[in-house]
Parts: sequence; C-alpha cells; structure tokens
Amino acid sequence: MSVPAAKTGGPGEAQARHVAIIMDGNGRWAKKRRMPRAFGHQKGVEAVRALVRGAQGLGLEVLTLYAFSTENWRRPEDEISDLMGLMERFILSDLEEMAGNNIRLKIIGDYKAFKGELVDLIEGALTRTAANTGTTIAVALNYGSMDEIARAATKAAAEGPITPETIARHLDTADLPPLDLLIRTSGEERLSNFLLWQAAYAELWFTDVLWPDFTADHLKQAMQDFATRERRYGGR
Ligand code: V0D
Repeated sequence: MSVPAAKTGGPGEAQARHVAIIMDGNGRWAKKRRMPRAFGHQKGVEAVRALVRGAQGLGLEVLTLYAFSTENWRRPEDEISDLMGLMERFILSDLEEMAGNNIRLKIIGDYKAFKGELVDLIEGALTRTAANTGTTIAVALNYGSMDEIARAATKAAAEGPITPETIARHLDTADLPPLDLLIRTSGEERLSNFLLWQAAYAELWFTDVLWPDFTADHLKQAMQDFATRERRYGGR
C-alpha cells in the first residue's frame, strides 16, 4: 500500500509565524459541570501550561495569549481577585520551566495598573527571560486594543505626523512579526477589542472547543489550515 506524499501546498503557502488566541470558555466549561467559575479558570491555566509546552515543537515565533482584558475590571470583585491570584501563582510555579525552555516572555497591555507586588513579579519574569531566543509568548494583561491604539497615536503625534506607519511603530506589538492567525475558542466570533489593528490582514479561526479543552493539537490544526489558505492582502 503506497502512502500519498505529504501535502506541501502550492505557491504562497507559508507557515504561520505569529498566532494569537482569545482563550474563551472557562466559565462555560465550569457551568456545564455545575462547578464555580474559579474552577474553570484553574482548568484554563492547566490548558495554558500544556499549550505552552506543546507549542515548542510547532515552529512558531510568537504565540500571543489574551489573559486579562481592560474589560475584565467590570467583573465581580471576587473573580478579579481570583484572576490576580492565578497570575501570581502562575508566575511562581511556571516561570522557571518556561525560562529553562528558552521561552521569551513579553507583555502587551498596561500591566502597570496592577498592584505593586504583581507588577514586580511580572517585571521579574520579563527580566528572567529577556535574553532567551526561542518562542516568544506575548501575554495580553490589562490589554485593550482601542487603548493600545490611543496610546500609540499619542506617542506618534508627539513625534510628528500621524500615519499608519507611525502608529504601528508605537503599538505594543511593534517588535513582533505581523499577526498571521487569530484563534478564538468557545464558539464566539468576535474580536472583543483584541488586536484590532494587527488583525487587519490576519486569518481568523473559530472553534466551539472551550478553552480548558483546547490542546496543542487544535493549534496545530489551525496552523495547518492557515498554511493552505491563500492570502490576498487586499490584492488579487
Ligand atoms: C493563565 C489567568 C501571568 C489566565 C492568569 C504564558 C491564563 C494566569 C502571566 C505572565 C497566565 C506574567 C508575567 C509575564 C508573562 C506572563 C501569565 C500566561 C498565563 C501565559 F512576563 N499569568 N499568566 N502568562 N495565566
């Protein structure tokens, strides 16, 4: 029995360099099990940990993850403090493994609005991985795209004319490769104020899988779909 040659795709097929994920569905995952939202968030953290491990072999340059949005401040106080606790614990438990695996951490968003101890932990994590050369994990913390664009435009205006190029140079993602692929889990098909500018030419990939059930295999599948889509950038 002969095995068909691996599909390598036609011209224009390219491997994704930068993938972003809106990690949605922790609450719904918990609700289905009649468990508290906090349990869903815990499971969500386990999915992040497994995905970061699994992403190593996929040849990605950057994986951007939406962890805490500017809108999350409108959630109940106890859920906000849960999320803060998860962030602190995540750094304490996972930083050394990520650092040892040559991962470079980056933050997008205004993380300095968090409390002092958490800001110090975050900055420690950035410093610890700054010299690493492997996959960059960019984590959106207190991130909102309109806020990011407003901050970038303010900086651009202080230097001269505002153009798409001068704004882009001041976005939080200015040092990252262009966004290729944006994934959202949990069946919602909205950008929800995430990477609005960067998504201008990105491919979008939606799945009904809830975040705690999302694995590196799903990411691999999305990247394979990406590689077979023909990208047009507004041209023909
Ligand atoms: C999991 C809840 C802090 C949602 C928060 C690698 C998702 C906890 C960071 C972080 C995650 C801190 C410093 C830094 C980079 C990241 C973080 C991830 C996930 C993905 F430099 N919390 N946190 N990073 N979670």
